[in-house]
Amino acid sequence: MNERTFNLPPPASTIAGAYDELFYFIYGLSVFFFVIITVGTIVFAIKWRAKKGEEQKLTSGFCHNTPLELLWSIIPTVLFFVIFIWGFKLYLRYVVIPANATEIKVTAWQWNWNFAYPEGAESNILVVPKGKPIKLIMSSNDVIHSLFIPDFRVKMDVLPNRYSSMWFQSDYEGEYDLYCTEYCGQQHSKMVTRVHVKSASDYTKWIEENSVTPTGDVLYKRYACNTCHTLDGSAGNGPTFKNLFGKSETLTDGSMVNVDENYLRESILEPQAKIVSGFEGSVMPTFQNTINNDKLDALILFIKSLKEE
Ligand code: HEC
Ligand SMILES: [Cu+2]
Repeated sequence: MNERTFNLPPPASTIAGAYDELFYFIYGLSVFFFVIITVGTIVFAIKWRAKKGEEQKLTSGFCHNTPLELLWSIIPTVLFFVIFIWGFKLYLRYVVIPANATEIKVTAWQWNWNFAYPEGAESNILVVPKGKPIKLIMSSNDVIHSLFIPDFRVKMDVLPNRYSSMWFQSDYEGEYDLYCTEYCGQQHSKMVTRVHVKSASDYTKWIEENSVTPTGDVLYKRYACNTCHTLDGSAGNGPTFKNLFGKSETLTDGSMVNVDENYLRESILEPQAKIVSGFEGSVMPTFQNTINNDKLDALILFIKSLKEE
């Protein structure tokens, strides 16, 4: 598994090696025909070019050669069928999700990933046990994203208002890249995280450690509020959290609102209900389906703590 391949990362899931074989078959085939056709074209062009004084000499008109035409029809047809059947079998392996797979809920938004485990833990890195099939059930809180794990050779779009799913199994402990491959706005290139494949016992330990509700400052980073909201008073994509609590906020319609717990709660669950003046151009994703009451409380407490007396 650690040997280097020509231009793909070493395969790290149960399906990756099989995909690579098909990929390299098509790749080799393309190189083979590319060389034959290019070299043939160049050699023929030189060999049969019109020499001085022969410009008017035309090739005699021939229009049919049965053996040649059969050859260039049958060989590609056979090759197409080989590629199709091979590819289709692999595709079925990829789309038919094993019934015993562990289900992990994936939520994507601008610009972060959230992974929710059946045991109740949550994280923004994906942690999975090795040697077990994993099913990702994915949806987006805003625009279209796409989840890609190159070492596993798996990729699937993540859409708003519906679920998409895919599965993989990795038998190799280690850390791998996971990122968004669908351009999804200004900080799309920062939608990068890691997959940790752990042994069964390390996985159980990790789940236990991560099942407690984290404090607001941890959630602020985990839910990537920090990509839009600073803590130092400068405006980002959204207003800063510094000294937010207790102030009078001006909204786009000119009205004023007092920033209390209820306003913070509404701003997180229904960001479009009241738009802060000066931020008409940027949109905050809703966290309605992502943040439960305990976590909401922790975040509100955190924002309150950022008020200087
Ligand atoms: C993609 C950028 C983005 C992300 C991520 C984001 N927000 Fe926002 N947020 C905004 C924008 C833009 C506004 C201002 C427009 C509005 O009121 O909806 C805003 C407004 C707010 C407000 C009201 C601020 C004020 O000055 O009145 C609160 C509170 C808030 N967000 C909390 C959060 C929390 C908590 C998170 C993380 C769980 C978060 N936001 C994640 C962009 C974002
Ligand atoms: Cu994205």
